[in-house]
Amino acid sequence: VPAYDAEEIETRWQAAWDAEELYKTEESPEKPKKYVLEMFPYPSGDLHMGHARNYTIGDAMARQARMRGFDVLHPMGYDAFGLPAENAAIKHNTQASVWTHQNIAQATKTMRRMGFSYDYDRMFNTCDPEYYKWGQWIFLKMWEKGLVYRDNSPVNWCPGCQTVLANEQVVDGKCWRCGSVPEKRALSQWYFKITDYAQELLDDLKKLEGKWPERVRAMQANWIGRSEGAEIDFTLADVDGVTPTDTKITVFTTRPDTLFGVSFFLLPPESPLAAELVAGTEHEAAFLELKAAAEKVSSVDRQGSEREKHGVFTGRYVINPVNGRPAPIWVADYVLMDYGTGAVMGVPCGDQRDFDFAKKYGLEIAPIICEKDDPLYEQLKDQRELVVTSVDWDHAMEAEGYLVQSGRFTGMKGGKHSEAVDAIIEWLGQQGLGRKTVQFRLRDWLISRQRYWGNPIPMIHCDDCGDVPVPYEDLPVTLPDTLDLGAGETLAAYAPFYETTCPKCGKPAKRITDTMDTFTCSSWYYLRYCDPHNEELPFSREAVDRWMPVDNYIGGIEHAILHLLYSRFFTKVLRDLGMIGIDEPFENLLCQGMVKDANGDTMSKSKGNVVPPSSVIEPYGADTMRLAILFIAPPEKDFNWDEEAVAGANRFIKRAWRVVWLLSQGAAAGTVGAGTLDAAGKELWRTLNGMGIKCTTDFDRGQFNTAISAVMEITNAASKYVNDVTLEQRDPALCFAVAHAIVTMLAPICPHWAEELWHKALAQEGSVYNAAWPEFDAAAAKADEVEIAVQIKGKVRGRVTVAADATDDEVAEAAKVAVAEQLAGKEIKKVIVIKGRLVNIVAI
Ligand code: ANZ
Ligand code: ZN
Repeated sequence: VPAYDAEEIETRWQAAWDAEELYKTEESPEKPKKYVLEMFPYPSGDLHMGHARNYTIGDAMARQARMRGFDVLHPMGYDAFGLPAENAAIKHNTQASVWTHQNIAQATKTMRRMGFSYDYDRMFNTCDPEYYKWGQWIFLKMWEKGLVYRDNSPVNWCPGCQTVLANEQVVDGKCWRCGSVPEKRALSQWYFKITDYAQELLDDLKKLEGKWPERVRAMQANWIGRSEGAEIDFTLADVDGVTPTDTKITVFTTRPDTLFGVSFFLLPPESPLAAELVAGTEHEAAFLELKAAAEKVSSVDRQGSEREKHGVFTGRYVINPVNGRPAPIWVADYVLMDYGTGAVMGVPCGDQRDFDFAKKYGLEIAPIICEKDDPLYEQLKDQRELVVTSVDWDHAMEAEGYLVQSGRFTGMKGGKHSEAVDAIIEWLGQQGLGRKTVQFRLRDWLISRQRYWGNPIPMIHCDDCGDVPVPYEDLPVTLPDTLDLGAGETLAAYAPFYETTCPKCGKPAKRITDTMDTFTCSSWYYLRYCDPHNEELPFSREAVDRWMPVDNYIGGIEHAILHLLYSRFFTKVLRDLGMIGIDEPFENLLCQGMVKDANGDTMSKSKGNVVPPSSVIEPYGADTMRLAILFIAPPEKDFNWDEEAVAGANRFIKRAWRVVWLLSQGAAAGTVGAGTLDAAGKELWRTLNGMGIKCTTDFDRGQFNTAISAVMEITNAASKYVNDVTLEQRDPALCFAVAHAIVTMLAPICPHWAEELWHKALAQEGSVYNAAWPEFDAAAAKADEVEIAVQIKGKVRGRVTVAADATDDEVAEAAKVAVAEQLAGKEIKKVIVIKGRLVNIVAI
C-alpha cells in the first residue's frame, strides 16, 4: 500500500484540474440543473474557519449533485466594495483597490488550496467596473420605475464610519459594522422604495416554508412588521382646553376598541406640531431638553419596554371623538415620528408603556376593559359612561377582556383583532372619524453612503434641471483611483470626479458624489453568475431562466435580514422589469452554525483564539480539513474546534486509504453474485447496501456527518473482510464494488484523496468528479437471517436464528423447538411474535 501523502496528492491534482478546466460549468440543458451557492466573502484578509466551513458544505453539495446527474452551477466571487478597504488605504496611504486585490489574491489561493469545485471562469469582484456598471444600470431602471427617490429627513449617521446607515444596519441600536451608536442627522439622502414591496415580501415568506430556517422567516416577518389597525382623528382644543379648533391630529392604533379609555395623547419629541404648541410657553424649555436628549438615543432603544420613559406636558388638549372628553397632550420619548402617523392615543389601562408613563406622571388610568372575574367587571359591566376615571392597578390589561364604560360598545369582547375592534372601526367609518389601515415597520432602504469605496450613484445634479440620470451610454461612472485617501481626500471634494455637464441642458453640473450601500452589490450578484461575461445586459433572460432560482444557498445567520431581504427585493424588482421570471431568488437556505474555539468562545483576532485554516491544511491536508469540518457536527449546528476530532478525521482518511488499496488487490469490476458469496462476503455485501442507502439519503438531506458515519461503517466492514478472508478467497467483484463505493461517496468531501484512489487503486479513466454516484440494492441491505430472542412468560430463555422473511407461524414453530426443554410438561396458552425481535411464549 503506497503511503498517503496529502500535500503531494493535493497539489498535483489541483494543478491537473486547473489545466483541464474540470470545474467549468457544463451547460448541458438536457440535464436537470442545480445551482449551489455559498454567500460570497468580503475580502478582508485570508479566509477564516467560518468561510472554510461554509464553502466545504457548498462544495460537498455541488459535487454530489454533479455525481447525481445534475448540470451544476457553482460559482464564487468577492463582495469587494466596503469600508475596511478604504480605512486600510487611508492608514497605509495606498489605494483601496490595492488592498482589496491583495486580499482577493490571498483568499483565492486558499480556496484553490481547499480544492473547491468553483467555476473560476465566472469569478468576479463587485468592484470590477464590468460588474458595477450593471449595478448602475439597474439603479437607472429603478429610477425610471419611480423606485428611487431623494429625501431630506433625519437619518442614522454613524460617527465611527463617517457615513449614514440603513435602518437594517442599526442592529440593537448600534452600527452593524463598527458598533458605534448612530446619531440622528437631517441629510438629503437616496432611497430605494422597498416599502412598495412590503406586502409581497411578507406574503412570499410562505413560499419558503420548510425551505428556509423558521427563525430566518420569522425575523424577516418581524422586520417587515405588518400591523392591522385604524387611523382615528382627534381634534386639537384651543388654549382653553375645551373649544375645538380646525386642527385634526390623527393617530394610528391597533386597538381602536380602547378608544373610550384614552387618558392622554402623545406626540414624539421631533414633532413640529409639538414644537409649535409649546413655543413661547412655560413648557418650552422642558420640551427642548427632552428633544435634545431623545436625539441621542436610537429609535430601537427609545421603544424598549424596559427603558424609563420621559415626557413633557405641552399645556394643550385634544378632544376624544367618541365622548368629547379632553385629553392632555404630552410629548413622550417612546413615541416615534416615523411610525404610523407619529401620534398616539394614550390608553394606560390597555398598554403597558402607556401604563408606566401614566404611573410616572400621575395621569389617569381609565378602566375600559377587564376580565370577567374582575370585581370591577361586576361593578361596571352595564356602565356606558365613564364614571370611574382612574384605577390603581399594578399593570395594564393587555389580554382579551370585556369592554366597560365604552358607550354602545360596552359588554363587547375587546382585545387585538376582537369583535369590538371591528365594530368600532365600522362605527368610526360611518361617522367619518376614522378608517381601517395597515402599517408596516419596514422603512425605505437608504442606499447613499458618503464614502469613497463603493459603486457611484449614476446621477448628476443640475441647478436648472434638478437630478438628472447619467445616460446609459455613459455607464459606468467609474470610481477614480487617483484620490489621495491618506491625505483625507473624498469624492465630494474631488473636482476631477464631480465636475461634469448636465446631460439635459449641457450646462456645468455636479455629479452625485455618494456611493451606493455595498448591500446593493450583493443583492443581485447571484444573477450575474448565470451570465458573467454579458456586455449588453446585467444578464440575459435565457441564462437566468436556465439557472435561477439558486437551489441551495448557504451562509451565515447574520444575513437573516439585511442581505436576504434586499436580495428578495431586487429579485422582485427585476421580475417587474421583465428581466427574470421568478419571485424568490433562493429556493433552499441553509444557515451554517459557527465554528467556535475549543472553549466555546467565538473566534476573534482581539481574543487571539483564531484557528486559521492553514494550521490544519499544512500538517494534514485539505481533505482532512474538509472531512473534519463536515464530520464534527451537522451543518446548521455550532461546534467547538476540536484538535482531537481533526486528528481522528485524519486517522480515518488514512485507514480508508489503506482499506481501498487492500480491496483493490485482486478486485475486478463486475456484477456481484450475491447468491454465491460466502458468509463473510454476504455480511460485507449487506453492510455495503444498507449503509450505501443511508449515506445517499443523508447526503441528499445535507446531513454530512451521518453520511460520513455510514461510509465509516462500510470501511470497518471492509477492513474486517480483508483481515479475515485471504486474498484468494475474496470475491473480486465485491471487493471492487466496496472500494468503488467508498471512493465515490467520499469524493464530494475528500476530492483529492478520492481522485488519487480512483486513478491509482481502481485504475479508472477520467475524473471521479464525473463519475456517477453509486447505486444500492434495498433488498440486499436486508439480512437474510435474523436472530430472535425467545421468552417464556417475559423471561429470555433462548435464541433462534430464522430466515428474515419467515412467517409468524414459522418463527413460532422454530421458537418452540429452541426452548423445547423448558416447555416440557407445560401447556402453551399463547405465542406472541414480534417481527424480527422476539417471541414470547405463555405456558403454564
Ligand atoms: C392605543 C393602544 C391601546 C395601543 C392599547 C396599544 C394597546 P404595533 O403593533 O407595533 O403596530 N403606536 C402607534 N404609533 C406609534 C408611534 N409612532 N410610536 C410609538 N408607538 C406608537 O403597535 C401599534 C401600537 O403602538 C398602537 O396601538 C399605538 O398604541 C402605538 F391598549 O394605540 B396603540
Ligand atoms: Zn459605523
